[in-house]
Amino acid sequence: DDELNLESSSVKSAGASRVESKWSDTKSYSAKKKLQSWFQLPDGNWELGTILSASGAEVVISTSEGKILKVNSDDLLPANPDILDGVDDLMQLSYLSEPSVLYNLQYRYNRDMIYTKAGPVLVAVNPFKKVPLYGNGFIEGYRGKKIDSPHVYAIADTAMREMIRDEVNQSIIISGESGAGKTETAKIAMQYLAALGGGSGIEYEILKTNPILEAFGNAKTLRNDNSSRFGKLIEIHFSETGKISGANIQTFLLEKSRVVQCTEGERSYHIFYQLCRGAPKSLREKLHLRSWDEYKYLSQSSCYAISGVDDAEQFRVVLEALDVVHVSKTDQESVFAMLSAVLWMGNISFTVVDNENHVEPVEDEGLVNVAMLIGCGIMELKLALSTRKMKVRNDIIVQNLTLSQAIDTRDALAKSIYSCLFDWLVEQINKCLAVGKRRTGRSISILDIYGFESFERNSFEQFCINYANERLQQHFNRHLFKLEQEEYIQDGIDWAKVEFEDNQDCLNLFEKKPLGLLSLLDEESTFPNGTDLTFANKLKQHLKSNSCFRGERDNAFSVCHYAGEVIYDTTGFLEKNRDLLHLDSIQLLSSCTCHLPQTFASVMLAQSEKPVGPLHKSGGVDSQKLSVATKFKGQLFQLMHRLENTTPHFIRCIKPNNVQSPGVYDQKLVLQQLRCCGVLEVVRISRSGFPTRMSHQKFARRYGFLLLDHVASQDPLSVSVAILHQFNILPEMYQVGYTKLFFRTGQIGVLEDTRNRTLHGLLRVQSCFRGHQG
Ligand code: AOV
Ligand code: MG
Repeated sequence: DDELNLESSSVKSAGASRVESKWSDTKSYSAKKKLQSWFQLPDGNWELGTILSASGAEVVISTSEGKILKVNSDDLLPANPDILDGVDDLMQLSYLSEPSVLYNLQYRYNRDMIYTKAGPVLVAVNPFKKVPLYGNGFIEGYRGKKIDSPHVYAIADTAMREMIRDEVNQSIIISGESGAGKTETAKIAMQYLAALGGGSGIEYEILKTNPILEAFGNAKTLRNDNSSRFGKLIEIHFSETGKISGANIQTFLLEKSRVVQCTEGERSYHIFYQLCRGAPKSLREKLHLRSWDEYKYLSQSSCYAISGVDDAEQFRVVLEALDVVHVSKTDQESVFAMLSAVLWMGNISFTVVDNENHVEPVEDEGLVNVAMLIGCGIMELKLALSTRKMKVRNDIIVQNLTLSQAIDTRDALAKSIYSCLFDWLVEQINKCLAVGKRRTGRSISILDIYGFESFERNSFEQFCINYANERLQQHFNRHLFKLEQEEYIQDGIDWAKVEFEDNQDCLNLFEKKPLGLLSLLDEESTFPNGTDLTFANKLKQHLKSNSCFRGERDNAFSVCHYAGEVIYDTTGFLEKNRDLLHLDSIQLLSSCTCHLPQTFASVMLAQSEKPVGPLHKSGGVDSQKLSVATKFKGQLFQLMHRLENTTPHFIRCIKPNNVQSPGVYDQKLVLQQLRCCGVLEVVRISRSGFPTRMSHQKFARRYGFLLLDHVASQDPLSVSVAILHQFNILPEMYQVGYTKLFFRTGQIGVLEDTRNRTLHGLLRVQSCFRGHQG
């Protein structure tokens, strides 16, 4: 009885987020003797104990190891009865508290049950090992509804069914920190959709895009040996019959700085190491390939190998995948030539030629190989790397570059070639996957974007990545909290509001014009005299009163993100935001005899029409284009717009430890992730809410034929009410709104089952009938 009371009070108190159902009435502790309870240790971790006695605020507890402890009643939270250990939906927990949720996930994790539902959201805890949960047997199990435990397959299955039933596009939105398992989860979802919608063979090509994109867009970071350094939305299209008809991949902001620079212990993109280790002898000779340690771009971070990964073998996997997506052998060789050129570019060095510190590239094998690989003259390459044409009034003057300018020019060229190559590959893949003429417009999109990042030192890349995550978080909030509650209120149903952490303030900090992070960054990027320091000072000057912003020392500032505070170092911000490639470099590429550099040059020229770059005092002939941050923001808005028109299915990946090891469950780390993605609040709202809803019309249409008695009035509402009565749906399990019926979880299932059985019966009768006729 006591427990039931607590249960209902926890639902009522749902108003305050993160306020747990506590035994506030300490007098009743003596009555709770022998009851299991969570208590918090000084280090913040929770442990399970049994209450022995209580007096005042002091409670005596025995731990599972037999220790007797005195704890303050404030540090106690009720534990769930054993029978609820490891429930597969957190909604089933009687006591919904942080320790109960943590324990439940851990209980399942220890048994390789890495998936758990949190109401409508799937929580996936990264096992960091192979778990026996995948493959055809499981796919068949989920497809035939023979298995119903939480799984990515189940989410993909629901998406598929809802796409067909509601004729609405679906999205599977995967989020979580770096290394939490988003990319693996996306692949598992693709695997299921491919199995269900397969047949034409295109599903095979879709699956093969993964090794290619990972080779060119993933790298080892300190957080994840296979970290995605780009965002990806893959839209899989289906025909009326539910078969895959094509797909389209959109990528977001590849981290190109990694090509020329990466932190100690990290690697550049996998493909470089794969090529160096896996290229056959003939290709090595043709491309003048060397061992990875002879390339400055690769050797600078003193990290070459990833334990458990065979780069040479991976290279063969990539080659095969390129064949599958119809990249011709000639094109493949051009791609590798570009990679080799990028590597050799890093080895180009300069010598000072005059007393003004002007330089010229050294004519060694680096320079010669680059010229050979991209197909330009050595002289032209030398000039492009050591001079810059400037337009002064109507004259073009040639300016010599200093050492640091020359190095920047060289690196900018290497980065541009690489990112153009990446985009070009995506374009080739999209051509291969193109949806045929008979497009139905029905699709399921899977979003796998880089996770929230917070390092010792955070730069422009983290700034963009975290901004994207902030946007995504808002989409999650809007759907699971805001829209949900707005809909209840609009439809006039009885509803107590649930609070949630709104991140609008943080988004405003980024997006507000003219005084937001992005606007100020763009403004400073256009000032000829703007530097990273003047940018930082400007932020401090204009944003100091914003609650999500804090100025830090020197070049730094910090942002209070939904997932925690991150300190950004503005060093390099302006340059990375401008992302200029001098016209000299573009002209060099367009003069090349190889087709890829030429293609890249024309893409760059097309992009350079809308100016935001710095206006040189002398009126430079630089390529001017949209700033990186502005372009990224545009892409994100477009993405959000696309997602708004889909039914979302959310998967929250959780990283159980920072050492990428199986079997290690770090409570604090998990808790912090659960908190910042609002898992508890989602469960609360779903428990006390009505997640299933259907308009009166649709409900009457769908189930009306099941009615046994005649209904006097045929209006949808009367028919609906008659159905509810006939099926004995309890009054507390639904609410009748102005336009819709709202149901608690699971209620519609009974109706659907009966409907399906009845329809099946009807079909059988029909076919029997036909059989008799024939
Ligand atoms: P991420 O996509 O979330 O990080 P990944 O999907 O790359 O993370 O997962 C990191 C690693 O965790 C993988 O390389 C696997 O070793 C392991 N892993 C994840 N999910 C599973 C699973 N279901 N089964 C087995 N191992 C798994 V980042 O891309 O860094 O944000 O930018
Ligand atoms: Mg990833």
